Amino acid sequence: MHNTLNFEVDGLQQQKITLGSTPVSQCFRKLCCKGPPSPRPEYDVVCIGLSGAGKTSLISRLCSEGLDGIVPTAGFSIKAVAFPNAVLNVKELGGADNIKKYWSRYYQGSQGVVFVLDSTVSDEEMETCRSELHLALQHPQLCTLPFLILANHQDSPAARSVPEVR
Ligand SMILES: Nc1nc2c(ncn2[C@@H]2O[C@H](COP(=O)(O)OP(=O)(O)OP(=O)(O)O)[C@@H](O)[C@H]2O)c(=O)[nH]1
Ligand SMILES: [Mg+2]
Repeated sequence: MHNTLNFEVDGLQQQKITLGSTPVSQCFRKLCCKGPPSPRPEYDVVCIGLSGAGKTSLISRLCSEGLDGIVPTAGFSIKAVAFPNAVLNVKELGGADNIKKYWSRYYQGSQGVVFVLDSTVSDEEMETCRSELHLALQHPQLCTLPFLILANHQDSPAARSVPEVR
């Protein structure tokens, strides 16, 4: 219930309404005086795939960043990708030969895996991709985790379809 107080200022009738602790006032307080938003859960995700598959491009796109000036990842890079209900701390491991042999050293603590592949590569490169994928799928630190395989470069006319990639 609200309280009403009638009074006069300079001959004009005024009315003051005090909302007290009505549902309306609680609602108003929630809208105007709300504290910091509750923190979103964070998950650590590892992103792997051969060089040129498009890992950095994918992560940059998810972060709404431009795609200009992307260079091959030397070592690894970590970016926080924010979604409305969670934040993914995505660790990209570079796909060059001299880096991918160390991938497994960086798997510890991962809670999910994204494997990006270029759907346009030659059959020979696809074989390399397949064996790297199988190694990752069977790795003790990854084999129980949610695992996304992304068939990238789908805008290219030469891209294999998802059934062909399978
Ligand atoms: N057409 C096309 N080009 C792409 C796509 N994704 C990435 N590229 C291009 O492919 C090239 C390599 O992309 P990157 O994102 O650097 O690939 P990466 O997997 O991070 O490579 P490394 O860091 O070397 O492991 C860049 O020139 C990108 O612009 C795609 O979906 N379509
Ligand atoms: Mg990269």
